Amino acid sequence: MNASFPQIQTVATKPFADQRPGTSGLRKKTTVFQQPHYLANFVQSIFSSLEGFEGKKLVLGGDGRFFNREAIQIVLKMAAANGFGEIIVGRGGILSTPAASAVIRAEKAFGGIVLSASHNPGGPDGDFGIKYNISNGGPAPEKITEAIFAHSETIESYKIIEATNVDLDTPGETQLGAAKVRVVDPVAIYLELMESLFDFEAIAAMFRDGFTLKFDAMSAVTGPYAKAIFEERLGAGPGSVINAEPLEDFGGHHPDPNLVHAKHLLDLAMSAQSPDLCAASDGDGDRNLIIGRSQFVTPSDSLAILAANAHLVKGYRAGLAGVARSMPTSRAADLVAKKLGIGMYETPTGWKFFGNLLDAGRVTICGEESAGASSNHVREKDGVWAVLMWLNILAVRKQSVADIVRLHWAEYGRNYYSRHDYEEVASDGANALVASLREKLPGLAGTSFGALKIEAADDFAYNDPIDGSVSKQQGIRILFTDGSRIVYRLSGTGTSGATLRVYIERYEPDPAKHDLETQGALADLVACAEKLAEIRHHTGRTEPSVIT
Ligand code: VG1
Ligand code: CO
Repeated sequence: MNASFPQIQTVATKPFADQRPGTSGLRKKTTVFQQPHYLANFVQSIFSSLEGFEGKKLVLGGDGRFFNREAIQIVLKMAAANGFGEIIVGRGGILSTPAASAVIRAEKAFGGIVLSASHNPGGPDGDFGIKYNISNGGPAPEKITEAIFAHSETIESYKIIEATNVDLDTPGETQLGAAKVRVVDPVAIYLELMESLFDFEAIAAMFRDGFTLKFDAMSAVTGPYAKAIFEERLGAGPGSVINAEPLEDFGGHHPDPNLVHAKHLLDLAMSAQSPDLCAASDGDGDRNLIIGRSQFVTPSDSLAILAANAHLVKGYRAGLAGVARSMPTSRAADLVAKKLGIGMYETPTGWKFFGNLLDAGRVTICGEESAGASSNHVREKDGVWAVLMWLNILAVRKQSVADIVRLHWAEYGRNYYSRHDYEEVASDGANALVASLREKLPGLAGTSFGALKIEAADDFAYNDPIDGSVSKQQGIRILFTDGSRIVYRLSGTGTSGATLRVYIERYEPDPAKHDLETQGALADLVACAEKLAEIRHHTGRTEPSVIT
């Protein structure tokens, strides 16, 4: 090797037993990732699972949380040592998850690595995470994540270049061993993509006419994107974007844009000072929260409304090929797809399951009840995109969020929906709860709980219609004769204990009954969910820790 080149080191290591990726990559306490070799083992396991990347491009960025900068340097040096030709990294080591997806696609990269634990808290006592995305810009499918895990169980060494750290703060190119490192503006490619999809002029005109927005970036990665797009490009007034500076610990907050962690936005929206639209995104910028004046929009309803109105938006004028939603997401979007006469697909939880459908052109828009929505413009969910969809639709329809929601319910009926999370319960109890439910499943059809009669009950399995792969045990579904549903599953993103998620849905076609308070409207189903699963008995909890 040329003596002026940094040396490639082969470092001996031992496997860690806990590196199986979950719903969205590997997530652990930051302190776990800080152990010597922990991150490097996983990164080498990624590279060792891939073939044919020599000389090709890798995109790299993260949500800026604590440990991001150190982790970026490790990945850079390992990617160079493993033979990538060029590594494209966001300035400061920053790329939102949807922006990373956009850059992978625009640069025709071999793949990308995103450093994030998404909506989980950050900081020395918080969480860290890493995931690999393939050349379509989307999260690696299970076949790859399982291969990565298999490598991590037997790893003996990893390759890394011994070199000084790369300057991440100055855009431009540097050499790292045989590889080129290109530091790019994290916003530019993404902004261009948004301009191609939305009628920025119509949205800007709406702001000039006095429309008001409050977007909370939650001290996370979307700050720079939201400032550039909403304030600078679209003319939303100064102060429309709050908590815009990405902080390593998200200001000590939980960067999850839901009614618990962004309650101040709900309070604002319900007050006399409410702007026309309140919105927020999460740690890595792929989730969205939408609240109009006095009108919260559930993510499931938002997906349905975006699908029903997409033809009003420049990038979707030709109509939608189809819609997909994760299984626990309410069936509001199904009603829209039926009316439009387009395909509707139900997938397991996690964005990786939408990739094949999007690549094959079967669907244009996808969404999850956990505040994720996006389209075929990237292969990740996209928080800022969802807000722009709403802004564009509002600019065209010239109605309030509340009017649009209520007219939608009047036309399609209302799917009352809520998720009850029991966080950090003991894993043994959670597993016993699921095991006992599974045992009961065959005998449930035909049984009744008061007025509720069970029509069918199963453990959801997904047969991917594109590649034929099968994913089993993706959530327990209880389906009632009146169209109501209860779904139980364990979270795959938590980092301590287990989190039980109970998803509850009830369909109400009658407009005279569209004004009920959600928890009240679902009360009998909630009681039934407790009875069926004996949540109190298995978890010791009398009520959920988070209701969304
Ligand atoms: C949760 C959500 C799921 C989402 C995933 C990643 O997974 O339920 O819908 O895709 O988080 O979102 P789980 O396994 O904890 O239920 V993000 O914004 O954390 O990348
Ligand atoms: Co996220």
